[in-house]
Amino acid sequence: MAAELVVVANRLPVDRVELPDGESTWRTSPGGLVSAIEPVLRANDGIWLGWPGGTDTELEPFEIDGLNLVPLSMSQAEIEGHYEGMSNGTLWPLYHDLVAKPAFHRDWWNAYQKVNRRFAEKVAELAAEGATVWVHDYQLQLVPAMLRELRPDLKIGFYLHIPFPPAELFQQLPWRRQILEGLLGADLVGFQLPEAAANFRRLVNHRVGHPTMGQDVILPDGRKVRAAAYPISIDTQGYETLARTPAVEERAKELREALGNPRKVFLGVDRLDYTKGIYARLKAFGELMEDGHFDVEDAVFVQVAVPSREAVEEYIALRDEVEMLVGRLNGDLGKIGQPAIHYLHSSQPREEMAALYRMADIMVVTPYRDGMNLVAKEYVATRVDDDGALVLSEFAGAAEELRQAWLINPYDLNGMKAALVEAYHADEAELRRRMRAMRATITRHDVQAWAKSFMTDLAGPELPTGL
Ligand code: GDG
Repeated sequence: MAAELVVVANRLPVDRVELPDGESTWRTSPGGLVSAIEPVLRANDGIWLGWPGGTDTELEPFEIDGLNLVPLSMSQAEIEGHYEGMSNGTLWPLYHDLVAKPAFHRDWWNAYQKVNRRFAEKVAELAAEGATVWVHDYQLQLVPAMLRELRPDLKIGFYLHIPFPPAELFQQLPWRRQILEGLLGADLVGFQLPEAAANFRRLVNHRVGHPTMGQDVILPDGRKVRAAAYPISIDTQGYETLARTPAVEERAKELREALGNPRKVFLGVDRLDYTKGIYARLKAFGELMEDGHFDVEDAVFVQVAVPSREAVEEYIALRDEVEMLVGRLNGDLGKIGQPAIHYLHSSQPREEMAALYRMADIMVVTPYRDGMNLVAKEYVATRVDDDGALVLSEFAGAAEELRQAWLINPYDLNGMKAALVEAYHADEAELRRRMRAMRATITRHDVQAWAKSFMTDLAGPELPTGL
């Protein structure tokens, strides 16, 4: 196999599902990365290399819905050290402003290096001469340098989907220099926001000693590495079309009826992750009910919490906390057949997500820190009637673009409550004014535009076809 475009990400964009007859099959899995990359890969007939989940022995490459997937298996020890350990126990909290305390373990670091090397070696095997390789996210930050060593002919891009922290936090990392050098193996390092790119350049300058010029880092051999912002987006048109289908419209009505036709429906959709601020938003909503701002006839909250990283300790604890709060609020505020919070701990099909977005009057997105947050943009894309309100944390990357949302500080519970009340009472004209402006933004700047600008800067005139 000699591919002209190789996308490398920790996970393949699929989950294995068991069928009733004992056989198993693959289903496309949800997640920010998948929603963003899938259209790019499809358009370029490339291959996607990643871990298929689980601890299967070697699997053959396969095709699903026109995507060419190459699985890279992981042992139980690698999953624990690389994925659950270094990626989700160290880097994730460190890069998200220490919302949880990162743990530093040398054996996790060893597993991280080992897995990154296996990814790099596999890409070196698969890529055609002079091919473009696009490496994704914090689990694979060493791949660019490892790959460059093996295959200097390749064009290597790296994109970080999560925030890149300021020096004061990053410096805690015992392996800070190795990570910076790993990333410098790329020709282009992309971040969600300009501030993250600036953090990276500053750190490279201070810790590795390379000079920078504008957005470029200049290496001793004269090679330049560009570090710049490419805020990610969504398939705006795709979401809009889906939201307009009769089946989705019908389902949105059905959902609303099932909720007892309250005056307003609040909605939260997140992976069950401590960065997302789920607890705080439900607490704020509960307090508003306790304060008498509305009761269950006026408003309900639908929270979809998609199971995530269920083997990691903090996530197990978070689930207990959130579910205890939901139970308490429903016990205190609900009536028979009328809970205040409708809580789903499951993943939903895309059509159901669109119906939920269409059904909801107020979308509540309150992360303590988030690279972008695609859910906020998806909500806006589905509001084809220019109605609905978005309450959005200032600490989500999306807040840089969606300025007309009700922007809140998730650490300020009273501020959040005030915004929820304002959004609840906003009149039609106000909602329309805000929503129109946000819709114009995501129409102009969709995932296709995002991919094109990254790929153009990476590959120059030899841009892969289809973009
Ligand atoms: C990381 C960064 C950045 C969720 N539940 C279901 C489902 N989803 C889809 C959503 C959305 C995606 O998953 C979630 O993306 P987010 O951006 O909100 O958050 P993360 O998963 O944390 O993503 C983030 C992103 O990467 C991209 O760069 O924005 O900051 O943390 O697309 O629709 N999809 C389906 N069923 C679900 O139950 N079908």
